[in-house]
Amino acid sequence: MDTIKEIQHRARAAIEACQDLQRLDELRVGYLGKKGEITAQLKALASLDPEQRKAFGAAVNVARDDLALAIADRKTVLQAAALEALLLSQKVDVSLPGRGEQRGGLHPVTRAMQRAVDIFSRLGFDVATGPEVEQDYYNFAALNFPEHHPARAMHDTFYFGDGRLLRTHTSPVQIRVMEQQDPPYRVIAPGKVYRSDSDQTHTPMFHQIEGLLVGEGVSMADLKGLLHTFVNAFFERSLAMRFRPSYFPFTEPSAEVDIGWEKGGGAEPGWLEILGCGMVHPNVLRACNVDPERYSGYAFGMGVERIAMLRYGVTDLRHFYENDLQFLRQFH
Ligand code: 2NL
Repeated sequence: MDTIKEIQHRARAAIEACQDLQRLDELRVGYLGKKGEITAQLKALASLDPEQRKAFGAAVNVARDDLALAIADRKTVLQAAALEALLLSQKVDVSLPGRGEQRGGLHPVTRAMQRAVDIFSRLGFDVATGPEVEQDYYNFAALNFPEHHPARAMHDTFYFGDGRLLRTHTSPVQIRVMEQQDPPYRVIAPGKVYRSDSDQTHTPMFHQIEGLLVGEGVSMADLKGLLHTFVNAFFERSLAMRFRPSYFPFTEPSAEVDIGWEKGGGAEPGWLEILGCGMVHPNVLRACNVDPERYSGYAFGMGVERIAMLRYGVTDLRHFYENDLQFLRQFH
């Protein structure tokens, strides 16, 4: 009995003084494990005579339960302390200065688009948008493209084969406006357009801004004045501008617009084409139930990548679509 008391006393002191969980488990094994001291005392019961066995057995069981409880209590205390230490070591000091961050910026094509939209808005144009997946009617037929005209092939259209296609220009947006509203109209249609064409100067998707103004007594002189105002505002200088005769199925007459442009800081003066335009073809007005005897209008279309290259001095169209951060960061 004294041996039991002595083991229990020694074990309790060791458990209560124990400072870490691994050592605590070693103590548990040492006293209560298969080869532990308490377990050895239980095994020794067999060699005692029956009278002694009862009292001794009860004492061993009391000691065993007491130590198991002490170990569990100590374990709870040590686990709580370990967690506390871990939380302390991982504490975030929210008052420390930040690591700094790199801010993103708008893509140069987006910037050029927003810049153009902003200028036309201030000139009184409404912004219209429409679907990129279009019907043949809105992309071609309503725009005076004859059924089997080579102009359709020239547009390198992506067809879905069920009458739907990816729009090759944003003109269908303006057709929808004319179809749904009564004149006068003064709208621009910015957006993505698609052509099955890919080389150094063409990407299968690019951006376009088209404009349309229809009313009574609208003339080509109005068109020229508007476009000159626009290019001077867009490029922030007073530019020379000229109209060259051209052809589009949806305008008559049609013109291509050049601006006077000095390459490389004034060395080589010359003309650069920047957009196409014309007076809306009577057949297009008629298709939208607008009376060409009463109304006339002008329309124009320009490639956003092209005007972005000129404004920001980008020499290769492909830079816009490579997502090279060294290139893009220059436009922040
Ligand atoms: C170009 C030329 C142009 C138009 C687009 C248009 C739209 C309607 C009616 C008539 Cl609804 N015309 N748009 C007119 C002339 C030229 O774009 O070279 N674009 C990049």
